[in-house]
Amino acid sequence: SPDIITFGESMALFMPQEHKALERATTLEQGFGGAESNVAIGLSRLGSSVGWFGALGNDPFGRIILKTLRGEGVDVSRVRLSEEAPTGMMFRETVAGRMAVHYYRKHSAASRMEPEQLDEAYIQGAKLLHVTGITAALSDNCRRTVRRAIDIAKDAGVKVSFDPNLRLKLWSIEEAREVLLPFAADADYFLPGWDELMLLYSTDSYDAVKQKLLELDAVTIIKGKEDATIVLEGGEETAVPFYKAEKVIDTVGAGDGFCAGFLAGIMKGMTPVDAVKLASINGSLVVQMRGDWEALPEWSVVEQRMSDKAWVER
Ligand code: KDG
Repeated sequence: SPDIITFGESMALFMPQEHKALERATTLEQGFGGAESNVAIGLSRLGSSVGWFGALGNDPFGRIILKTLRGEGVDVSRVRLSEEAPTGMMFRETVAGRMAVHYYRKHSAASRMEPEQLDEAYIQGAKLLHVTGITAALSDNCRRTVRRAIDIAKDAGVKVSFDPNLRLKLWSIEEAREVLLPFAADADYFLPGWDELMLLYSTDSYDAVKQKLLELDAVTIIKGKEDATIVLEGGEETAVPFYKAEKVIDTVGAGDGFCAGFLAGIMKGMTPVDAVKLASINGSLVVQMRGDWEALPEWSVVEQRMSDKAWVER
């Protein structure tokens, strides 16, 4: 098995050129996205051994997603191409300066994933399983599939990393809480955003949230608390300042790039604080180009940035 395994839904992505609104657009750019496959591409480019699986429709979109991931060096040997259901789609647009997303993913191939379809040995043979809250939000069977994958990993001593990736277009905060908080409790690495934590714990008090997080077994990485990332590990708290992007074109995928950088660092034996530095550089590079993953860097680029003196420790 690859060292890191992740799974979820990847979708065809369409967006108007030049940040237009969909109602006004005459041409759309085609790409694809999916939080977990974004992470997988990021990891592979950083030199980690990684596998992604999920179900795609056996249609032009599913096939190009599969080919691209394979070309990126991601192990796709466990991907299923479905004849029964299509690849999901999403559209993005900019309305009044804000990005909006429209999903067409109900009844997609990925939403039909079942726990019985998991290849247990594949997960058991990995070092780390990475899951996100998006997959669990897709359907009851997907939720059970994530649950089962975490159980397989934990029983085999495979580390679990969890990004809640709260998507309130997919479910309510109440439903999300009920599913995601137990996942967080099972994780070895928990990678929430501060905005997500405030919603999940329904408070904007940092102290109250921190109290809850300290009850978890996980190393928790809080993304976007003011201009820093906070690392909570065994009661120790470290704030790592953001690595600032030179320009910001498209922020979608920043969290996934961050996550890929973090996990790559952990796999290379870095401390969580050092892995967060790598993560922050990785995230800052993704936002400088359109698309979720296209601008993810190769290891040599990140390595060079790591040695820049641009870092100011707090
Ligand atoms: O993190 C980026 C993802 O949100 C994007 O690629 C699409 O997976 C996606 C989703 O479900 O929103």
